[in-house]
Amino acid sequence: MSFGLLKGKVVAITGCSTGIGRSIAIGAARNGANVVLHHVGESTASDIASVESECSKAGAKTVIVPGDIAEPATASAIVSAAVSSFSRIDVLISNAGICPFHTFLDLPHPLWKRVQDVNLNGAFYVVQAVANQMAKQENPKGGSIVAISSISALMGGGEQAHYTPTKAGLKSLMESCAIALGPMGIRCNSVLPGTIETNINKEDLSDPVKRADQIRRAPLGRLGLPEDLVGPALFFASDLSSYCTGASVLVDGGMAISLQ
Ligand code: RM4
Repeated sequence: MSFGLLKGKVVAITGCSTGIGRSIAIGAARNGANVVLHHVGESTASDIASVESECSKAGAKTVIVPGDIAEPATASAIVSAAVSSFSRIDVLISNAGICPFHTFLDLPHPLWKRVQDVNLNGAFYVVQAVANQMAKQENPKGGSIVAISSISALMGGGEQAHYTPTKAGLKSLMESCAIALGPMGIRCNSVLPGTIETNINKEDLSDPVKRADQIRRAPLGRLGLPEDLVGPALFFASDLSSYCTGASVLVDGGMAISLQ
């Protein structure tokens, strides 16, 4: 999918060593962007090197930023890397997130806190840091922020009580930021993936009963792939969505509208 949608743009993607973030980073590079590739650190170093290689092959200039997204300093490092490497940042894909499935009654409090810290607090830190940079930019003014929320913003999960509130919070954060940042020409939108096969749910989907049930619930009759998120994310990232802000799009194979 290479239409030059992001020619000359600087795109930062958080949590992009694998899965949805990896696919969007490579998709952005293939559409003309230079990319700031965030990943958590040593454990994902080989994965991010692969992403950088694919982005470079597509002609993108790249810069890699390691760090725990739950630390505000990582957000500052992402902005600093974008400005020092490319003098600006046009698009943020706030993607970093975890979903360690766990039963509710014995959900450890530290695990609850970690999921909030990564998925929601981390997104707040990087959205705020990037928005402050975008607010200073001219020619063109502003930018586009895309949060990778989830179908879980709209419905619960029995072993995801720590996760679904963060995804609902992400969608709501984008709606409030759309109002706060609109006057500065910064658009804020959300993508809501359904069940997409990635590392985040590999163990969960290794259960054949759970896997079959997820497939059954999707009218398109299959689980999503990370590549399925590239088009919707680049739509919101690019001028194709120039009058869209505070919006969200489901990428779920029809799951959310089906009672089957
Ligand atoms: C999504 C949805 C999927 C799950 C992922 C981790 O919001 O609940 O079923 O696999 O989260």
